[in-house]
Amino acid sequence: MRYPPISNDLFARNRAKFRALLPENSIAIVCGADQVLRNDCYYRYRQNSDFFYLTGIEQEDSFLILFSQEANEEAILFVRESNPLLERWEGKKLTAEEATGISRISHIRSSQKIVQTIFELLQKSPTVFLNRSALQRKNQVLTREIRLSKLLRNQYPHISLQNAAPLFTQLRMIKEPEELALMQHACNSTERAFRTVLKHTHAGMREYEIEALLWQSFIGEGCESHSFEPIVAAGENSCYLHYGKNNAIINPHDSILIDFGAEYANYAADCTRVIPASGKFTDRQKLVYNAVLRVFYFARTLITAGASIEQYHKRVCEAMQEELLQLGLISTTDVKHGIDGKAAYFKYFMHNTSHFIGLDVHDVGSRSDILAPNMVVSCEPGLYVPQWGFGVRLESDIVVTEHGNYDMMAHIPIEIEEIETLMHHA
Ligand SMILES: [Mn+2]
Repeated sequence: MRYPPISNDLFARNRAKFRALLPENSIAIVCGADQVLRNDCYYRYRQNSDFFYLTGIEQEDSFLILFSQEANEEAILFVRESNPLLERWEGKKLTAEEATGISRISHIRSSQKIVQTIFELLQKSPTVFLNRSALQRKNQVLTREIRLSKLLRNQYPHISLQNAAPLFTQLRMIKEPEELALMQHACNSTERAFRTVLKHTHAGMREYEIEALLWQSFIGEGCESHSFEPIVAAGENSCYLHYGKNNAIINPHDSILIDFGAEYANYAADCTRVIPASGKFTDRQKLVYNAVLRVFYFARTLITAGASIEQYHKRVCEAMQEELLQLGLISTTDVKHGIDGKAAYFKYFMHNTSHFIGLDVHDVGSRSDILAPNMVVSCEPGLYVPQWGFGVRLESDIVVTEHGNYDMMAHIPIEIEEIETLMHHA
C-alpha cells in the first residue's frame, strides 16, 4: 500500500450496511479481481472496487462470503495461501493476522477452499447474491462472477441466484466521511499535477510530454496511478471526446484539453481543464471557454439534494443553447427545427453533464438517480467546434451536501486570467 492504513471501521461499517440489505438465509459472494496475463507476466493489478469496498484487501486471488444479518457469523475472507517459491518471486503475501487487521474480519481461510466452502453453505442458504451487473456481461473475458454463477447453476440448479449489483449501487453512491477524505486527497494530487503542467507546458512539446508530467507528479507523491487513461488533446484533437493517442505535436495557437485524475487509495479524481499552448488564449478560444465556464458555474449550482441528474442536465442544455446562439454557432431556426434530427445544441454538446465518481471514475449510479447528501458527481459541460479547430470541456468533482454542495476541485485554476498568469510565471 502506498497510503497510510485506512481505519478498518470503514470496511466493517460497509459490510454491516450490506448485510442489512440481504434477505434472511442468504449469502453474498464477492470476488476479488482476476489477474490478467500479458504474455508471461500480469498486467498491473487493481482490486475489484466492490471487493475493496467491503474488505480493504488489495491482494489478488481473494474472495469474501457475507452472511445475512440473522446469521451467527458475519463473514469469511479468503486470501491466497503463500509458499516459499511464490514468495521468492513475488515477495511476502498477507498473513491471516494482517488480513484481519486490514479488514476487521476474524474468520480467514485459504482461497483454495472457496468452492468447497460455498458448496457447504448452499445446504443451509439456498439464496446466493453475486454481482452480475450489465458491465460484467459486457466483458469479453468471462469474469469470476460469471464463471462462478455458471458453476453454481450447473451443480445446484435449485438455488436462487440474485444480482448483488443493485445493492452495491445503493450503498456505494453515498460516500462515508473516510471516503470523501480519500477522494479529496486524490483531488489535491490532481491539483498539484495540473500546476506542474501549467509551469512546464509550451508549444513544440508532444502531448505525451504532458502525460509524462502527470505521471511523474501522481506516482511521485504516492498515488497508485491515473484513475483512467488521461486525455491530452491539442487543437482539433480536443474535439474527440475520448481521444487517447496523446502523440501530436502541440502548435503555438493550440488550446490543449487535459482530462485526467489521480487514483489514491483506490479512489478516483476526474478533472478537465483547457490551457493555451502559448500561455495566452486566442480571442475565439476565450469566447468559447468563457461560454463553457458560465455554463459550468450554472450547472454546479444545480447539483443539490433532491435533483435528478437527468432533469438538471436538461437545464444545462438550455443554458448551452443560449451560449451557442450568442456564439453564432446555431440560429433560432436551428433551435426550432433541430439539426440532423436532434436538438440543435447536440451538434456541439453531445455528452452528459455528470456521472458518479468514487472507487471508479465512472462510479455506480445512473442518470435516473436522485441526488442525495454525500453523493459525488462530476460537473463537466463542454463545447466542441471542429470548424474552429478546438473543443472546451471544464470538469470538477462535486460533493452534494445537506444544503447545497462543495467543489472538491475549487482550488484547481479554472479562470482564464489565473491560468494565463500561472503559465507566464514559468
Ligand atoms: Mn468525467
